[in-house]
Amino acid sequence: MTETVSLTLDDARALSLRTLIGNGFSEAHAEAITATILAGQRDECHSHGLYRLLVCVATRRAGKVSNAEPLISDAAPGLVRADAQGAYSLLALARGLPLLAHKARTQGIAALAITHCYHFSALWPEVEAIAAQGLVGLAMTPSHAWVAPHGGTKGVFGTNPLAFAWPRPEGEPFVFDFATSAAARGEIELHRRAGKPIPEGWALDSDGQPTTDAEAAMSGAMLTFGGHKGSALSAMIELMAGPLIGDFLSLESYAYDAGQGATPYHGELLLAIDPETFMGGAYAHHAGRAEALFDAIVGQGARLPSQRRYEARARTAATGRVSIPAQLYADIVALTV
Ligand code: NDP
Ligand code: PYC
Repeated sequence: MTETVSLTLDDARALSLRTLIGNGFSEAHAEAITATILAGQRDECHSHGLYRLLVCVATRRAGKVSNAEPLISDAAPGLVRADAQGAYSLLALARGLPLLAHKARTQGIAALAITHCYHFSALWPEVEAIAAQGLVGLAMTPSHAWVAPHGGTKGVFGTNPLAFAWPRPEGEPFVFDFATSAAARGEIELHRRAGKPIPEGWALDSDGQPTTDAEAAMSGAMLTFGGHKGSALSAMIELMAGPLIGDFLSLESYAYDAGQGATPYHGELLLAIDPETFMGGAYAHHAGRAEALFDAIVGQGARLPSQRRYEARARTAATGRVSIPAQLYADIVALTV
């Protein structure tokens, strides 16, 4: 069994801030990154929790990431631009969200295009933040060209997550957030760290043969989820959060990295939609019909996406603690000595 270390939420937060600031991140960026990393750990999303500190620090040490303040611009009636200027995406997101929400509320729909950012994070905290304003949220981003198109054997697409949130009259929003690869790259990295094989169907080795070896998968090509369907969705994300907003494809991000193994560098697209505007004064009626859909799902014993996360969140709130592998804790602590 893996040895673990239990941390209070306050200690986990202090560890993250100390690690980031100690490695040259500004306080504003360290706070924004820590908020997302901590949310991931709290919800037991281990591939995008405290583990990400290792990659953030390696990227910073490679001289690749800036501490710039994002430039927010009101680009069009329905478009906010947030130029991260070579920093991580999360401060640009925090600075751009208020104008995105304002535009969505005043005209029904709006987009936020974050550009020139390093991007390591799970997208559910971002669409949850949109839903917390009573808005429907959609977010997508490329990454590095690790994923083969359906029928191919070489990386073209990123692991390209797609996240959606629907605010509900009571309780937590309906949220899903998944990589369009069979699994996130971070899951393969965690299997490698734990010395465990990956499930079949996740990856090919560098000869194009199916593999369950995490190391071989990382030097080969990952596979899309749902075959040609995930492949098409992944291509859409490349286009919408790449050329459409004037930023890199995953292929270009990978080439820009030049083998350094830093966090992918590209853009992100978020959409916010105001249900009150779209539902034309019949919000209660239509929101109730949405609830009937959720009832029909759970009524037959199926679960909603994010239910596992919300349960993990409640568990963490009850104990006030998170738990990580002892080796990961040691690796993080070693970053500040
Ligand atoms: P998972 O496959 O673990 O989960 C995908 C979604 O499906 C979640 O919303 C999950 O909810 C839901 N789900 C899982 N099982 C069920 C079920 N049985 N019934 C209903 N819903 C279910 O996620 P991935 O490995 O694909 O991605 C993990 C994270 O990695 C994401 O947060 C993503 O944003 C992030 N990522 C970030 C990238 C980046 O470039 N920034 C790139 C790729 C991924 P629940 O959580 O409750 O299980
Ligand atoms: O897990 O696939 C991933 C990933 C890529 C960038 C950040 N996370």
